Amino acid sequence: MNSILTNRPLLAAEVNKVAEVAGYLWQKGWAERNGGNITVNITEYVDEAIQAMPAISEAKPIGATLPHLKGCYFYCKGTNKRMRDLARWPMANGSVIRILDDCASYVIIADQPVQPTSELPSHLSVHNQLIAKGSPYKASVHTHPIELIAMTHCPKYLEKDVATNLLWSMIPETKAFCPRGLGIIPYKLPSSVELAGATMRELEDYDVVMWEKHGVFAVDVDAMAAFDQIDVLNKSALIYIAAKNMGFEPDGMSQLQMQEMSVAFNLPK
Ligand code: 2HA
Ligand code: ZN
Repeated sequence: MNSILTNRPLLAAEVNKVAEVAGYLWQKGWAERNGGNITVNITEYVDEAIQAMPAISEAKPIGATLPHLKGCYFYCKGTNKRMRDLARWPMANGSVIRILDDCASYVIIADQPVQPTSELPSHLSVHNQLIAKGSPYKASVHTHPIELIAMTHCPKYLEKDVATNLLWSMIPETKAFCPRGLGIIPYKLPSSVELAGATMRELEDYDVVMWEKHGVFAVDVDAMAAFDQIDVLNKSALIYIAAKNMGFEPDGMSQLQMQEMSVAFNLPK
């Protein structure tokens, strides 16, 4: 079958990164059933032939008016699709959409009329904000990392930067590769406007935010980099749990050792 990815190696590489990440999410046990979503702004790979491609769906409302998305194109995981299926067949379990000139609706253009993620309004609102800020970030990833979610069932880890400092202190790499830490958003209904708004506010200060008792939402230059930030945080949670299972409370790196990291790696916090 003809695919939008055919003879477009740069676009295919971006979609293949999403597929690779989807496989990791499944293997890690972070993507049960249809859990999680990935959306990537692929506008930079759009050529005249793509711009001329006809819609293969009706125009559908986004649920928000997002002025910075005018003329943008996104690859989105399909609603009710499984990450483990997307890993093998990204264009049968996700689709490419074009934002229409009203900035409030979209059409699907390729490869198949796969309806995008239930979290489309929040993912696209975040992308609108990233463009408004001039951010280089092009990908948003939502997933259900077991150990990080477990931590949010304990009120002390919901206090500002308590989880961040604990996770940073478990291994130097976590502060180096997730230098803005983990933002926390108190429980809100999945897919709600309230959750989308809180996510946008928290992403002003963090690249990865935790939805209490639900999952994380991360942004970065591509799907792989967003995955890496979540992966280092969850690795720290696993080290913490391993130490607890050995019967002791881990000391963690000292504040001095973490400050030394920030200076050596020129980190923002
Ligand atoms: O799309 O994880 O929160 C499945 C989800 C929604
Ligand atoms: Zn979810």
